Amino acid sequence: LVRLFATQPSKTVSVLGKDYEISDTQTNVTPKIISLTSRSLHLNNSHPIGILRKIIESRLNSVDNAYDIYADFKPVVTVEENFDSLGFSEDHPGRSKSDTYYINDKYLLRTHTSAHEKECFSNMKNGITKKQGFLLSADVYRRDEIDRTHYPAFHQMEGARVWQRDQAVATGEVPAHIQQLKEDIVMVEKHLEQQKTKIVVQDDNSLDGNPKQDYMTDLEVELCSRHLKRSVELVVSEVFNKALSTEEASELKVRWIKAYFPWTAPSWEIEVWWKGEWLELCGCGLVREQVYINSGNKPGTNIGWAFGLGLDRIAMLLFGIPDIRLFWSNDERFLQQFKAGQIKTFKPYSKYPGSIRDIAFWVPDNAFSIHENDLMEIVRDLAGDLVESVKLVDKFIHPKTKKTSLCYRINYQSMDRNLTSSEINKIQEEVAKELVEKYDVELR
Ligand code: FA5
Ligand code: MG
Repeated sequence: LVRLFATQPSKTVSVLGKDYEISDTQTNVTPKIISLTSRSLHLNNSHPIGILRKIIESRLNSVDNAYDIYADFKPVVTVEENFDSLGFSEDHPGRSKSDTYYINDKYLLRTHTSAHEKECFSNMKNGITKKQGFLLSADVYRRDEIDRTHYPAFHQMEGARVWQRDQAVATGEVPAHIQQLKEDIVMVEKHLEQQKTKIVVQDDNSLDGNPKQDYMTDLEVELCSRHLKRSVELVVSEVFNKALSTEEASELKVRWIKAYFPWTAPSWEIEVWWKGEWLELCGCGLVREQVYINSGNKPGTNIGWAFGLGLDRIAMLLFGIPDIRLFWSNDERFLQQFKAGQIKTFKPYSKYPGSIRDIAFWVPDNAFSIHENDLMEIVRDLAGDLVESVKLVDKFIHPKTKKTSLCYRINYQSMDRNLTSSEINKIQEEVAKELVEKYDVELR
């Protein structure tokens, strides 16, 4: 990787106009990924991601106008913001270089919008924002496989809501924050009832294996969870109502699944039954007291919830977009189809034929052998959006040498034009060359 930046004498990498020192051991962000950071698709009101963002913001704020809107946090954050402030353990897999794009030892490209919770909660605490909650949209980055539903950059919306605990309560009186929570629940439930698309919920409501925090009472947990779940269901109902055609049933099945996140307890994920399968939309939970404390609050003073909603997969089904990479297209035939505030089914333009190339190699038998995401990264960096998918098609161990052979199939295909075989061959040769140089594999 050092080689990639070797032409820059200072050994820095520039992201959104800021230079960062490169770390030989930690830097793994590539020029291709850096180029995505300036796109800000969620800020484009005429782009499916931006349109969806606006729909959700206005639906939630139409209930009680309780959410401050954030949309311009920059994607470079500290390790502290992305992981430490949220209680990720030192050895949490999310921190690993095979999953996360590091700028250097201190900075990375945020892997989720939760990276900004600490700052937003402290803005609330310090009176910089005035509302009881926030909605925060942003691009996030993860090293991942490549296919129609996975891309190394996607978008999330973080939502949160806080209730200030009433400290001085006379015995026998209902604390003000409990009263407030109950009123807030009535409001969101009223809005949910009025939705055209009815939500049919599967939820066992138990906290078995999903314990509450000691600092909250059973009643607080029950009320906060209820407000959280109904708020998320309201979003789901609104969004899918727009995706359902009128002939289809106006009922939507969702289920609440217990989950684990280091900074919430209890935690859940919501899944929706869509075209014959359960689709995961959102992780959420009641925010841990420590996160509020990290944001400058005194222990015990806040209770509340947070959710993190993936925008891209919802936008795909809402707009009928068959491939997640299309969101990043600069092709006018894509961009011109969408107008602010409108949901319209995408009309595919002619798809250009794909072209398959296989690459097979022996994995070196040292301890630092190649991770699948390393190959994905090489392909992504050299081929950009000209690669449709990369799949492992064969793996075996040689009976005598005990060496492992891997064969990957790369499907080259452009959204925008015909590819010539000579340009594909050239990319394929470069992929092979990088593999040999960086990972010492032996081509077969
Ligand atoms: C998170 O990222 C947590 N930050 C969510 C959260 C926030 C939990 C606040 C608790 C409190 P997760 O990795 O599951 O969780 O991602 C959240 C959502 O992002 C998923 O449900 C999914 O809709 C979307 N998502 C995750 N990975 C991808 C991907 N590779 N491509 C597209 N969408 C994705
Ligand atoms: Mg998840």
